[in-house]
Amino acid sequence: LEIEHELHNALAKNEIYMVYQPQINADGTLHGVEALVRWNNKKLGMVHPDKFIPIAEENGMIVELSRFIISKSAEDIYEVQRLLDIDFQLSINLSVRHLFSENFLENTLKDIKVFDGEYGLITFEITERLFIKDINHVLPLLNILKEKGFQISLDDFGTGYSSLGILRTLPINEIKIDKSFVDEMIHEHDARVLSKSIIKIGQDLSMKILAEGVETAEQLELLKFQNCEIFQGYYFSKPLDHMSLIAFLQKGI
Ligand code: G
Ligand code: G
Ligand code: MN
Ligand code: NA
Repeated sequence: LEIEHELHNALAKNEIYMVYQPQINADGTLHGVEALVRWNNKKLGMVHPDKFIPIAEENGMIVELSRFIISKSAEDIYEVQRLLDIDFQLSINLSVRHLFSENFLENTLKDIKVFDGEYGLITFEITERLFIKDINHVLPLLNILKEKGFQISLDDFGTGYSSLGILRTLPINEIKIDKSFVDEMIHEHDARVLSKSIIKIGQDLSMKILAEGVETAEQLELLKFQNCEIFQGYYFSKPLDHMSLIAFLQKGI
């Protein structure tokens, strides 16, 4: 496979880089950023993470790739925070294969050492879809992360197959309402009712609620009306490289 072949050298060739999408509070202040990986290959052009992450998970490269993702985003965001003298969350998508890898915790603590123990500023995003399969394996690992002080966010909520019981079992601080609800909520009564209910349940369980894929003022107003607290999407900003993120934050949101 050409993608797999190219992926083997991608890190060494500096083809892999990180972008950061702002997450905005209801009062307009910055909540945090989500780190998103990008791959620009000479022959293949931009390859979407939906395409290469599963390949990396299959051939085991995901560990090296994830360690790059974690250390690079920790370094970038720490630098932005010190430069602008502000604190905000750094949200990192966790691959389950990486989570289960040998020495995951020791390596991760090494990779984020620039944060100097301020683990509360780091959120790990886990997708519902991936970890319901192995809940008995994942639970102890998530509990360790929680005890260390990391935040844990349930990504793509509402699209997987888990029951609401998952919110009780897992040490979750935040729910990310999937973009599909946000897309449809303006026109579909059912999507609107579901997002309203997810927000209510999450808040009753003392979790933060973030809506993903917010693209219009209309969606933002409806989500605010439903008491949603944090928003991420093209309405505020697309994912930005390190320098563009600094410019975005300097000009004020
Ligand atoms: O930004 P976007 O089109 O790139 O993301 C597409 C998908 O790839 C999303 O499901 C997202 O969670 C996943 N993804 C993006 N960046 C990362 C990453 O750094 N690590 C992991 N594990 N998944 C990522
Ligand atoms: O990790 P997760 O599955 O949440 O990845 C978020 C994905 O959504 C990334 O691919 C990111 O680039 C994308 N995204 C973020 N905001 C928007 C948006 O407003 N509209 C669309 N279409 N995609 C978005
Ligand atoms: Mn995510
Ligand atoms: Na998502």
